[in-house]
Amino acid sequence: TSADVVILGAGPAGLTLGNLLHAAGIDCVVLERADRAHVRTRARAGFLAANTVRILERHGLADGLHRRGHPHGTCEFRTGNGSFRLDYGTLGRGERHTVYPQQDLVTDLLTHYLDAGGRIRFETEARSVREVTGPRPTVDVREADGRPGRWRARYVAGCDGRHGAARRSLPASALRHHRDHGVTWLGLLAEAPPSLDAVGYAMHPDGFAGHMARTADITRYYLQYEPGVPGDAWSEERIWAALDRRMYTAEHGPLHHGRIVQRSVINLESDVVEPLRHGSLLLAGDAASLPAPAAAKGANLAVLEAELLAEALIDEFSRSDSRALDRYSRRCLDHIWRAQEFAHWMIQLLHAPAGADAESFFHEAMRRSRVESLRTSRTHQDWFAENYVGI
Ligand code: RFL
Repeated sequence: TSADVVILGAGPAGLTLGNLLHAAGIDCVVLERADRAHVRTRARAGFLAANTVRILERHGLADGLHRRGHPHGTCEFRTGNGSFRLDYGTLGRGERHTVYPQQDLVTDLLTHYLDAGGRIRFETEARSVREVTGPRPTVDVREADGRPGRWRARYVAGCDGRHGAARRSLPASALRHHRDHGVTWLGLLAEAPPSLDAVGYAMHPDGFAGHMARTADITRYYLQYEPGVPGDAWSEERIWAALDRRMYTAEHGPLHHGRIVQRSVINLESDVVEPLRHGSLLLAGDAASLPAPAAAKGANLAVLEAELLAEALIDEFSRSDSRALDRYSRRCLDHIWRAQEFAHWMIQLLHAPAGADAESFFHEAMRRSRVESLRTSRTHQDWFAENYVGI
């Protein structure tokens, strides 16, 4: 059990990397903790940036999203003082999102990888990565049958998310920048068609509510939620009542209600591991950085980093040229901090400060002013569009 590159995790990062390395003839294997059905059905992201689509096109991985994804270029902000829409697809760089559920993208990547003869082990959990500073790192795993096993590699790509083995195996010298934004969301998937032809961001005195299309009959909603309250505490009636009120349906018309088929509590947190390379252990995707999901950047960063990492590893294996590997962390961190800054800006835009003191009052007044600037300033709108779709 060995491979030149052992990839931990079969999410967007790991499977993009696996496809690119395998296509270049590099010996790699993907180790995935979950079973195949779980990997193919885990619903999360849905908004792919134009650059993500270009990367997937470049490597022949975009057929599914071209067939079943939908272009999207409008968002709508609703407040107590009325609403406004931004056609961000015609602002900034004029780029649009492609709405394509993450589980469909992951399924496409997996199918392509397997059809090409790529190696993957499901239900194989990485426990730790050892000897990362040396030239022959190893990965201790628990195999599908529960027995311990070991993989030898020349490089280990940690694409196993924020709670994976790669992060647990970082040397003490790794820096972890972390921020808890102090905001909690209840993330919902409703069996209902979208109610707006735009991404909806509603800022209500009760808290934020968000609306994002997924498919013709599934819509994602977010509700700002009391921290510490379990996700199943609210009945469906209470959820729809809160969504109706916060989305100002009395003014803007009703939402299509439907069964809530998934709910999860999301604490808005951001973090970055620095650097992304520790000897022969390289991080990509959520394992490298978690941008709070307020700006829909995570899956897009994962694909971008996977491409940069694949290019660097291909240089290393095919030409013994390690310059791109040396630059990998720096290049990714530039994109990561840009995404982090924008996610932070979005969080500040969408949520009222928690307190009722003078300081909170001041911040709330600034927030209103920011919304007003976004409503009226073309320059601000261009900046928003560029950052919203860009990566
Ligand atoms: P993933 O997708 O979490 O995949 C990691 C894989 O690693 C496996 N794993 C292990 N395997 C072996 N050994 C271990 N010890 C392992 N530990 C874990 C897991 O089973 C899994 O299969 O990470 P990756 O590839 O880095 O991709 C990151 C994205 O999934 C994530 O950033 C996005 O989903 C974030 N995100 C969004 N990003 C966008 O770009 N656009 C969006 O619209 C968007 N919406 C969202 C989101 C995240 C959300 N959640 C999860 C809070 C909406 C939500 C609700």
